[in-house]
Amino acid sequence: MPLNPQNPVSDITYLSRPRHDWTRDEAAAIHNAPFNDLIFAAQSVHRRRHDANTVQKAQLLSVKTGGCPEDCGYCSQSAFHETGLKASKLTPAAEVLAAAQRAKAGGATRFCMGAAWRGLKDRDLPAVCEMISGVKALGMETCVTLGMLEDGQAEKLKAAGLDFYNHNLDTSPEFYGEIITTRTYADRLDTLAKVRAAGIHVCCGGILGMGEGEADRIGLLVELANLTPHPESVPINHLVAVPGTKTASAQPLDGLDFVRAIATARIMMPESVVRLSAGREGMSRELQALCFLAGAGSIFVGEELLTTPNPDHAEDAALFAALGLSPARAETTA
Ligand code: SAM
Ligand code: DTB
Ligand code: SF4
Repeated sequence: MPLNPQNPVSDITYLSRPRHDWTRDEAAAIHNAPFNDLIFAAQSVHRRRHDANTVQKAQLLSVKTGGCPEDCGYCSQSAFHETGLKASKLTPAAEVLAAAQRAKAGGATRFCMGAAWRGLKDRDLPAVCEMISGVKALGMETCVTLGMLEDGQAEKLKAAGLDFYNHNLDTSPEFYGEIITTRTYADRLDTLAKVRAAGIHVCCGGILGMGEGEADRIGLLVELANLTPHPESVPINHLVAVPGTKTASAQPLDGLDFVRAIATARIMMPESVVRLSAGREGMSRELQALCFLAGAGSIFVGEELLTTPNPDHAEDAALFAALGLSPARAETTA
């Protein structure tokens, strides 16, 4: 019996070893443990593997905005939604590098470039590779999120200097079809396998607060934790409700349930960096502090995520000061 039924999160040494055979019952036992037990275990696992007072800062840039042919129910950039967003062409590499330089000056150590594409087209590869190698040359970690990949593309991204590819599973396999119909869970897993095979670090997580049930949040975490190896980065987004999207009026997730999900992710994937991603703009400092206590070790900084607002530098500087947190140095670059 891997978990003590009297106190499912008591065996910290056992929990600190990565596993890839999680059952939903085991995950639910952790997720639904008494809150204090859960947070204690999550923080204990966190401290075995990570510096508890360090939080990494990553910054996003949308390099191609809007007009996306996918129907992701949460997304401001889907052509299926009237969100008033202006669609743009791919941003020239020089502009992207200027933004990366500003992000670096603001303290970000990872720069993540996102494009509203169904998938990467070969004709866009040279421009994207120029962005990646330019950001890498600044001494930042590089990340892109460009939709699905075809055979051979991941290797070219890797050769350009790509450290991380972000591609989320978003929710449980059962709830997925309620949110996205234009591509499947299997499509997502296929791209993740290509990223892994090319030797690029995987950044893979999901969105909470889209109207899913607790079982879906647990189901998502089991899918993520049974990827082998675990994704190096696990972004946990709280839905940013965007008017005009399918999930615009979803009930926000209770803050304590959000913290439970972060803590459960932390315990199930002990070596991964769990990112408190989208949705901080709507969170109190106290809720964010609980997320850090639950094992979140990374955030997105800067006033904008891809298309929606994020806390500004002054607010985050005050939060880091109040909590005695230090920004992390880049993991993969000197
Ligand atoms: N088009 C690419 C894709 O979907 O893989 C990359 C960009 S997409 C915006 C990256 C991720 O951002 C999505 O998988 C989703 O998890 C997250 N995301 C998008 N819109 C969001 C929202 N309104 N609130 C929270 N997370 C969101
Ligand atoms: C991820 O999991 N969250 C980021 C990043 N990966 C690309 C995106 C958040 C987007 C939030 C909505 C927006 O700004 O459009
Ligand atoms: Fe397109 Fe990505 Fe938005 Fe889905 S999440 S609509 S794929 S930009």
